[in-house]
Amino acid sequence: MKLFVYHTPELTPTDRLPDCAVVIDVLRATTTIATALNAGAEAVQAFSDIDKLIAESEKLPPEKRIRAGERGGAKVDGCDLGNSPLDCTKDVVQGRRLFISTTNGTRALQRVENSPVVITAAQVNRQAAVQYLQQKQPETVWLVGSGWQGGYSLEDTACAGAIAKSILEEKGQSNPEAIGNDEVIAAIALYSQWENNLLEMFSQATHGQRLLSLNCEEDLKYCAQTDTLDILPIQTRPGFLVKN
Ligand code: 3SL
Repeated sequence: MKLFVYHTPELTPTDRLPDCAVVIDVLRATTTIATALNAGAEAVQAFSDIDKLIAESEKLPPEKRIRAGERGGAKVDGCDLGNSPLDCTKDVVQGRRLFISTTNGTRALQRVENSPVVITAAQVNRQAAVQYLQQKQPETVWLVGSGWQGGYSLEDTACAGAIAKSILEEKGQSNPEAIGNDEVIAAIALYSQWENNLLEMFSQATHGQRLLSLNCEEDLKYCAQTDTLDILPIQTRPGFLVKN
């Protein structure tokens, strides 16, 4: 297995695809996706465009769907939810399909949606992603951060580092063949510096600051937890994710 880290969708190559793409948006899209599936959502369908989300979701009866839309951290008018994982409780999502559109996370998903395998990871389900990669041993793996509007986000790269660190530890640190680009080493260094204090790191990060200004402190606390959800979202067709 060879690992590559790309900090943002914009930095992700366009001329090839990996055997497995791991999409990461710790604050908050991939945390929300994992939480919704863990709470019993039937599936998660991701859209970069809100109008398409509304049109597609109309095909299901109201009791079978729930719409989550976020722009700039805030809930989009016409949607039932914003992008807080804390809203994805059993009573809200169980048995329903979550239709979701977010500023960056759903764009990152779209960027690699034609890869043979696409999974999503966040800090809360990091170990489930690691286990999947260890079991399946895909030849090339891209860990793709969502960032914020083209810029890199600390928390996504740290999560990529958390996944890469576990994979490389299992393979023995001195395995340079497993490291596809320098970003892997940088991501592991970043994670190693903050692994015992992720909440502090999230609070300093620009998107963490943005969410704090929107009174989302509890979201930051939730998203900063490690390995609390034993669930792996996997794509079955472009933009369509189910529990593996
Ligand atoms: O950018 C995204 O996709 C979102 O996860 C951003 S937010 O955390 O919902 O503000």
